[in-house]
Amino acid sequence: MKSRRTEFIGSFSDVRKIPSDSRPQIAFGGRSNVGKSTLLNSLVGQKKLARTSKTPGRTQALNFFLINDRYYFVDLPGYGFAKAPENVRLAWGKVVDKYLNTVDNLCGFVFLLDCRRDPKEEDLMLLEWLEDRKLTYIMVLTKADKIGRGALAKKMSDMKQAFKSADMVPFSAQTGIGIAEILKWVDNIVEKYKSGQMVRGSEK
Ligand SMILES: Nc1nc2c(ncn2[C@@H]2O[C@H](COP(=O)(O)OP(=O)(O)OP(=O)(O)O)[C@@H](O)[C@H]2O)c(=O)[nH]1
Ligand SMILES: [Mg+2]
Repeated sequence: MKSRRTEFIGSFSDVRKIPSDSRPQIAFGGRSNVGKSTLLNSLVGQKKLARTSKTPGRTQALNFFLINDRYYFVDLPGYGFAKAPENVRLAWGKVVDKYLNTVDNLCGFVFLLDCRRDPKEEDLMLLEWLEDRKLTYIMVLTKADKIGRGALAKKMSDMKQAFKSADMVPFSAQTGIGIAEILKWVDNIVEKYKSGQMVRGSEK
């Protein structure tokens, strides 16, 4: 896989300080430990760009990466990390909430779900928000190497049934499954955004 030119721009806990240029932004969101930072690293072909960890709650601010000088990947803090102190959890929620509700050039959302789990309340709330906001998103079922082929196929079919309108793809950092498809999805929406076919992440 050809690696994409990638630059770490910064880690922001104050939404007012994020890059203010008009390049499109693609956010990566989901439960803590689901594999957001790992997916981001796989997509750009670098192992250690975004920090990953066995301990949930590794990513605690909005991490911005500039890709090919063309668009941003935004690694969001994960939700549902029960062990975090209440005040920390509330602060994370606020940052993500503010980001999602105020950024104009957010043009797509990569929603991650562990392929071994069912969506929980917080996942469903985020999905509902994506639908309401009509933001273009792709649902990625992560850690696909952890279950057998048959189980993965069944999970994909169940999830497609439950979320009929969603683009869906399995991903594994170990086997590389899904990377090409997700990159194609990214390139497609960036292209659409740049050519003016999108307004605030929805197709015109
Ligand atoms: N087997 C396997 N492990 C994975 C895969 N993706 C991520 N992991 C592991 O899952 C753990 C969490 O991955 P991260 O990428 O740090 O998860 P995150 O969603 O960024 O977590 P937070 O930043 O805490 O929200 C790490 O130990 C990864 O190595 C995968 O495709 N397969
Ligand atoms: Mg992370």
